[in-house]
Amino acid sequence: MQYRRSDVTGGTWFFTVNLQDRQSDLLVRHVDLLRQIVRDVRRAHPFEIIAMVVLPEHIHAIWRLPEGDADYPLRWSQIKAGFSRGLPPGEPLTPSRIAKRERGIWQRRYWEHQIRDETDLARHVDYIHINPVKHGHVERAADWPYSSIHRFIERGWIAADWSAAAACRLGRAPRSPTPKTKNSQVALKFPGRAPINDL
Ligand code: NI
Repeated sequence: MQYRRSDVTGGTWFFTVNLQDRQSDLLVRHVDLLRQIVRDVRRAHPFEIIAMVVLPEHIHAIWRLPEGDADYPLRWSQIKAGFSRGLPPGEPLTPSRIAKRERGIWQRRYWEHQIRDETDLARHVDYIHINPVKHGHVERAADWPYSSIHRFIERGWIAADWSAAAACRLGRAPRSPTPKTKNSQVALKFPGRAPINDL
């Protein structure tokens, strides 16, 4: 899959966001809530979702922010808070988690990485789509329901049986060297490819 440059800028970022409880399945059990919150936050503070996967207790996503806007912390904080608040009463939480609410559900810190070029983008998109296989949830990437891989397949960007080669290559999160230039905003565009924006 080819990614080409364009003059349209806006930072493109890869994120890993985890729940505190790594045994939890809250994110897939309440995936409709999560989708709704992401939609609400996108409406208030626009960004494009290039690829995304929701695992039981963590999320990987690639976002492209509007030009001149790098405030992804605001967006993640609203998503995390909105999801936490929207959980139905009776959701089993430990007393200390109830007391702390948001902070008790999500890990406060998350991993972010600025995508530096098209190759880096392609590797991170692959990493997102192979992730349910990597974590042992399914054998084929396309068998995991909460993944942008389905939009990619529908649009003919990747094959329905995609996975084996990528699975071999991508045992770990790609860690790219930090770009040397200060002005490292990468202009990424998907000619004829709208962002998926939803799962
Ligand atoms: Ni993962």
